[in-house]
Amino acid sequence: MSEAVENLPAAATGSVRRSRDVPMLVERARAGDPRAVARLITLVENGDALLPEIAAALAPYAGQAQVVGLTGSPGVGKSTTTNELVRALRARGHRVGVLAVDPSSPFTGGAILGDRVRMQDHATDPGVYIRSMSSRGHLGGLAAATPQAVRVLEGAGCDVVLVETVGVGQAEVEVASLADTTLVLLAPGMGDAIQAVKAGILEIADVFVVNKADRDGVDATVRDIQGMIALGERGPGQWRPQVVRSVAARGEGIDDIAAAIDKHRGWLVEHGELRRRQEARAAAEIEAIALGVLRARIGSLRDGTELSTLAARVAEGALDPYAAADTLLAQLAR
Ligand SMILES: Nc1nc2c(ncn2[C@@H]2O[C@H](COP(=O)(O)OP(=O)(O)OP(=O)(O)O)[C@@H](O)[C@H]2O)c(=O)[nH]1
Ligand SMILES: [Mg+2]
Repeated sequence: MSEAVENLPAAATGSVRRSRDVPMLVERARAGDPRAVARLITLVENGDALLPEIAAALAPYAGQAQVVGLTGSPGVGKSTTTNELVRALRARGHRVGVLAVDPSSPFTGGAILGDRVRMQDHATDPGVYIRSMSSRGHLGGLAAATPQAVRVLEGAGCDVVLVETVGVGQAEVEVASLADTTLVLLAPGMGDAIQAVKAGILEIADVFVVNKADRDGVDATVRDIQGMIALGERGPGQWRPQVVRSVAARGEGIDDIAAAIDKHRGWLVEHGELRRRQEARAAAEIEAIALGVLRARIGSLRDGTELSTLAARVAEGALDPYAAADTLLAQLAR
């Protein structure tokens, strides 16, 4: 470490270990320092003990960014589309944050590398933050960590935050539903439409993007989705999901995607739905944090032996699990 670096306060070197470093780090993130933003997201990702203070420092900036989720099967073109959307948003002068959320990093580590390659067009643009995230140490997993990372990017002055998740399971659906607007990407001939219904993705889609529209079968896929949308029960004034075609690899259809996002944004604001979604998101966050605390406290009851003692009694038939849970909760309340 050089002398010049040694003389800097801890927050400036990125080694934030103390509460008093947090306000400075947040201030630097506000000023647009990418290292400070990266450091904050790492602290979030690791479920650092400083999280409550970081969250407190970021609280005033809540709800300032438009959060757009992109989800869909592996390889459908999420990162390519994200990259093109970043370009379109930058052309409008927006500051943009990108979170590529990786639910199972040990298995899809290659995808993150791929994301870097596909998004490197913006690597040197100071108006863009791109970050891949895994759940590593966070108590509540990605469902808890992702909204905190969004808060960091909001605090850093991003006008739009794009969140890319692989849509394969319930956890990813949860992450996707944290967005103001959710794009579900499909590609022709992948049996994706049926998959989407199975995974519950249909319910969270505000915009369907049929990417790889340069391939055969695109018309059939669009027809399938429109058929599914038509079947959905929808009251008057409710949002009807849009269907857009794109060839992200050639930058085609990106303006249509941006227009669909804008249209949905307008609808959200007009119907008071934006605030409702923000509140639903906050409720999920609070619940995830509280449950994490509860789980930790249960784990440390009588140095972690209480749960195993009760479990042994339930296993041998001496106690029923409801009574055991009551005992556990009663001890927590003490
Ligand atoms: N033919 C065609 N290929 C495309 C199109 N869009 C993306 N691709 C290609 O599809 C491959 C996967 O694209 P990605 O953007 O990495 O897909 P992804 O959904 O982010 O993938 P994961 O993050 O691994 O789930 C790449 O080789 C892209 O070049 C398109 O419109 N048409
Ligand atoms: Mg990707």
